[in-house]
Amino acid sequence: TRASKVLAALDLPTNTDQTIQGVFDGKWKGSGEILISKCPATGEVLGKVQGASVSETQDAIAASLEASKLVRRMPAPKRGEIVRQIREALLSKVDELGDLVSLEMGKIKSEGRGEVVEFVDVCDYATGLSRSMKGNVLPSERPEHVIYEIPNPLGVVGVLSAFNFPVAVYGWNLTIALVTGNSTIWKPAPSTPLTAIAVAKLIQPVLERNGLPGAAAALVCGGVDVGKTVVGSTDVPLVSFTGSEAVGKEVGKVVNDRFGKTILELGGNNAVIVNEDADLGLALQGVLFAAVGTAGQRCTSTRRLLLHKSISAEFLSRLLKFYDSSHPSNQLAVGDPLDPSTLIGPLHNVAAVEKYESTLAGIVERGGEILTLRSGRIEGGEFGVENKGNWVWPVVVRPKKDDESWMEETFAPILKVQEFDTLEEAIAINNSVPQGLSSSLFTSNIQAMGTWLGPDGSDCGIVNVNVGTSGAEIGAGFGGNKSTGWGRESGGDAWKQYVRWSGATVNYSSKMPLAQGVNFGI
Ligand code: UN1
Repeated sequence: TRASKVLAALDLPTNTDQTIQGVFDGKWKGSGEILISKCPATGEVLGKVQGASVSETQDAIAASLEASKLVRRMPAPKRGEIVRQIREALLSKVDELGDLVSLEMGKIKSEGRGEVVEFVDVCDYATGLSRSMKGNVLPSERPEHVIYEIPNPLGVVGVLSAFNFPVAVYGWNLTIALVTGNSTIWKPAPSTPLTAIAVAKLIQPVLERNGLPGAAAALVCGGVDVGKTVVGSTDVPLVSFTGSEAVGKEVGKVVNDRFGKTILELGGNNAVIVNEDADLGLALQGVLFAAVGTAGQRCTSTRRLLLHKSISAEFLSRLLKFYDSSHPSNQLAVGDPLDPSTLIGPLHNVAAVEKYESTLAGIVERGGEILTLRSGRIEGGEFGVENKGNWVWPVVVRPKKDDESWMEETFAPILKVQEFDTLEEAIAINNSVPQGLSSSLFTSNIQAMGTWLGPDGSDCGIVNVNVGTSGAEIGAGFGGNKSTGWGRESGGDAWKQYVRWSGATVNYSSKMPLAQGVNFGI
């Protein structure tokens, strides 16, 4: 089958009766929970993975801690060179790994590949960073003194990633953690263990041939117990968590309680504002990719569409044309994720389909309106693949203005629309939700742009202009504010969270003057 070809190319067993070990701490093992990896498009079982028990998780943390001592002693540019070699290993399997992401997560072929490319990109960035992450040399008020700020490694970084980006988000964390001198322990989402094992198998040999233990990038597949063990461990000073606001809140409390650090990347409730002066063709493309791409399962997917009254009718009629044509001439091309002509794959699991259905039902019950001709579950048989996939029709809806759904993130292709009169009003609506991840303004007015980017503008971590809410490059720090958790990953200043800063005052005189003119008379 096509699945066995992809699995074999990545050195994974193709016999689905065979249980795969889902723990790596220098050796492959696993005696904990059995995780079943299922293809969201066909329902077929791709593999059975045995994850970590609690004691195996503790052992893996200990092994990663030991490894961190070797990582931190290695010169940073040498660590950067290892990350460069990881880049080469990933690139040698970019298509195979991309296809496995499609098979296991359900996103389309080019997006599966795009995730591996995002990992490669952040490797490049991190390799450069390994020669440029600088501290500070500051003037002292005391004669013959100097002040340094030195970035030093933290130790073990725990990475808990979500199903929707099973490769890239780990890449952001692994690469930056390594070049800043840390080891990692990775707990991937329980539904994407094969992708994680394939990634780990590409990385371990690179570490080992460069004299680092494989446990410098430890892997613990598993469920809640495994996650709790990593999050609760005082040997893990930094926990980078991607997932829901509800779980993120718990992670934050537990790590805070033991005075650890977190990077939280939680829910998004991202809006696009189409201003009266926008290029509507451009806005249409931006909205479509972000609203229906990845079947609405990016943290950055567009959930809310805010239209200026003067262009609303025209924009909606152009948008709905895309949603309303039907398969196979369907312009949105819902279908098999591995078919290169497909634009929208299935939802990741049945629970997501149910959440899509209950969200829509609630909106309609409370007086909202579905604007697309079709909505609801689609039988996979329509696409000539086995009739077990989790497909739904992407929809545009107009909930009541005070509907509770405006405040929530639903991980499905549901786009909510409302009109506004002034940019100030649109910005207020953009900022009125608990979450603060991504936002976009479509405009050709430079004053509108200035307002949007400034103190009276969007309160999100990502504030785009004439670019949709999703699909960020790795250059800027990625993350959001408010209930999104305030964390930043990948580029920008994100690396500064992966270090402990040593503020060092050095006296190279033979006197002991005190700061602030304090006189201690000895
Ligand atoms: C996510 O959805 O958790 O900006 C990450 C984007 C991608 C990353 C999304 N580069 O859409």
